[in-house]
Amino acid sequence: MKKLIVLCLLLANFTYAQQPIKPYGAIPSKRQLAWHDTEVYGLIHFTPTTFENKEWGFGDADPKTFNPSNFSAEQIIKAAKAGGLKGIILVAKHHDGFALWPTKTTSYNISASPFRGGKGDMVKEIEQAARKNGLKFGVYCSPWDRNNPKYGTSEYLAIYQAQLKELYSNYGQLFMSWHDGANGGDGYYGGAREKRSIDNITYYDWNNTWAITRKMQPMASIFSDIGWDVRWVGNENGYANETSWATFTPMPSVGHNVAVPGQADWPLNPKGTRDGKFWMPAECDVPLRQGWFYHAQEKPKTPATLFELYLKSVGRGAGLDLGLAPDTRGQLHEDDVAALQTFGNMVKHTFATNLAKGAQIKASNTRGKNYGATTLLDGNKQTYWATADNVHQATLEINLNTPKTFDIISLQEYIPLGQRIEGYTIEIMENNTWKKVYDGTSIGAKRLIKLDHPVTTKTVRLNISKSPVCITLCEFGLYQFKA
Ligand code: FUL
Repeated sequence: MKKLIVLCLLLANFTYAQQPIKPYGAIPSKRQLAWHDTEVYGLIHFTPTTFENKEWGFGDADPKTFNPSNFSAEQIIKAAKAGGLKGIILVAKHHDGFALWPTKTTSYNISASPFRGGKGDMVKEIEQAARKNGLKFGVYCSPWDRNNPKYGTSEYLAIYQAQLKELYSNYGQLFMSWHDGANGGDGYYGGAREKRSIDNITYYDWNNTWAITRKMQPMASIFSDIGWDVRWVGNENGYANETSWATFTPMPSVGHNVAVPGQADWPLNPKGTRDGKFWMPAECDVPLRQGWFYHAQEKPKTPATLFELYLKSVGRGAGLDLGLAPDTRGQLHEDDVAALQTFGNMVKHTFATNLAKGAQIKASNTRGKNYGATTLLDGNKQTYWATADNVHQATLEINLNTPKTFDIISLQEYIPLGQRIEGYTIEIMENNTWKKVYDGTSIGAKRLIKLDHPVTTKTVRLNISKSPVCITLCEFGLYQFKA
């Protein structure tokens, strides 16, 4: 009888342990999970504005100025690929209104330029080069249009939506549809050369405009400063907050009633909202050079700076969107190519070997046999270690067998079940005592912790001290920076 009771208890425990884990809070959609995998991607700015050496074209440049001497989509994409970029967004139309594809919506487009004898389609060329080289493709079509005579009138929205429809129809599956909150102002507007202001709450009718995106490109993550799928990080410096939540509740800025693109409370963007209403991870957009467009006097960021930005964006659960600015040849400058290549190699070589591989991990609690700690080292984000429902604090002791030297620690939560962990510390064993090397809050899709200097140890301990629900963690890694 006693034996039977024990058996029953064991069975009950086993069944309990295998219960599926309840998601916590807002969780990512399929399209957002695909976006998280992209991690680093590029944003290409190349229009008549490049040839005017400006940042914001007024909309009055002669289309004939758009005449790259040696355009090569392949050169640009190959450089991006060497930089480790996994996607490319092309600015198909910037604020100057010049469309890089032969659109039916405006004559101010590439067919009025000398490029490919007026028969060119730069969106197509970039798209094809990207796909050929294994990069995802997306578009940015600026809502503000300083060329269009109809801008500011009720007729413009249909034009803008038609432009999106063309871009959504002719260039395959897009991974992002990028939108900014630029709201009108002065411009050429078909020769009127005046200031036009719009009511940005209603003018672009974002609910219905983005319904077109959803319908025609269901896998395209919509970016804007208030999110939808991906939110702006609130600065153009390339980094997210040290504590960074993928969930977000967009808030209107002071003096506004609703949060719409351009009217959001941006100071909240870098950090996100703990327990926010939506899964809206941050994108850190930052130009490789100083400006978004090419200016001969500027220089690209150094590979070391790019690596630091990588740690502070991707390594804080966000995305890194690097601005690429082709020069008047229609290629990336040699300096940019070199910076991307070296940066790409740094990331590749640094993360090539997980020094924790083969370690024994002792977990203070494990939910059951499918959720064991060995999953943390299998290089597979789909398998994860988890604790029992009522266990919200746990310790992992990682025995590396032999002393290892590292200066980067990598943690990944299993985000399909939400962002759960709120507090943790990392310790290493040094001279037989535990020494704390990091005190952390958020983890999310990925957390890369760079130590001030390399440490050598045989044992590492991760103490997860705060989580509102049971813990899930899918990967653990130790790395040494390689220049
Ligand atoms: C901003 C624009 O105003 C800049 O010109 C640039 O395109 C940047 C990526 O987005 O909203």
